[in-house]
Amino acid sequence: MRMIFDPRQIAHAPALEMHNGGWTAHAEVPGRAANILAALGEASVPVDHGLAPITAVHDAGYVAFLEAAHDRWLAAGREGDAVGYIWPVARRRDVPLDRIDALLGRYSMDAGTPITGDTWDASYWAAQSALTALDAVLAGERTAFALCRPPGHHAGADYLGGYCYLNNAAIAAQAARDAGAERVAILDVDYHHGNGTQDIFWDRDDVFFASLHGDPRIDYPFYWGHADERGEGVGDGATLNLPLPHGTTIAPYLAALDQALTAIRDFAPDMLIVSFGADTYEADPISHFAIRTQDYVEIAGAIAKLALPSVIVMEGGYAVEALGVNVAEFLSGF
Ligand code: SP5
Ligand code: ZN
Repeated sequence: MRMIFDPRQIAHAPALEMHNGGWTAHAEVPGRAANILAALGEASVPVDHGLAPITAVHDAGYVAFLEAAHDRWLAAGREGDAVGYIWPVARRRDVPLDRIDALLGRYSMDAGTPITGDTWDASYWAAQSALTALDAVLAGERTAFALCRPPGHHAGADYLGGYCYLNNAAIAAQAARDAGAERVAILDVDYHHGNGTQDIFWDRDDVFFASLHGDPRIDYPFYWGHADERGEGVGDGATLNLPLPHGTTIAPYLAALDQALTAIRDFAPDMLIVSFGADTYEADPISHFAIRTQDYVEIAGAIAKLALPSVIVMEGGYAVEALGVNVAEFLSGF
């Protein structure tokens, strides 16, 4: 299977994330991509599709902010990575914002997603990798894998968070629509709920979003991913959330996956985007499922039975030493 990756995705390396009241080493490290590359071998570099497919999903003000944020941080006399400290919860939104701290709050959902001097380039090329994987599938390949790093599914139209800046899966899904796919399904099998993807397609009936994830009553991102969230307006019913308890093993996982796959079959999409996170792995340091390496073949095999042209986009997975093997198992199941 073709793997798409750009070396410019490596340099992005936030030092710290806010966790349990203190700063801790950032979990989304460059070694993740290196481990996957070592396990899978040759990658093709992405084709540059420009900004248009990115701004087809993301707010133009947000994209301009993201591109300039680290320079503005340095211009404000700061060092290191840019991160916010104040968030506009229910305050007015009409005040023109100028201070970098105000912008960081406006366009962030957490303090776990710092912006470095390399973040824009890495995010841009991760999105281009997803778009290039889509090209391969549009050209007739059955599946293609975009080694997206940084990941994307927590990023909304106008916010970053959860180690994500640009929503690679959403950008690919929208580009598929714009290339003529009538209906697109996104299946999110990262450990965490894909809140950004859900938000982006929340009130639409042309993109179905299904997610299996750690129950947000006890897990990040808390405010999204509960079972009663089903979409809104014409999008009512085009979102499916399947929260699962800590300790979930392969049998109940496959049962929930079967529900998601049935719903996707009923939606009858022309194309599938898989947001794949290997943080469901039993030894993942920040997650709480019990999926084993050999289980990824079965998970992928069940998804592949949809027999849809599929773009697989990398999301999370933080057990770095096992990451490449877990990804390879998943792709072999396809
Ligand atoms: C793409 C993805 O999997 N994002 C996950 C974001 C989860 N962030 C909040 C979890 C807090 C765990 N912090 C771990 C600190 C490691 N030093
Ligand atoms: Zn995750």
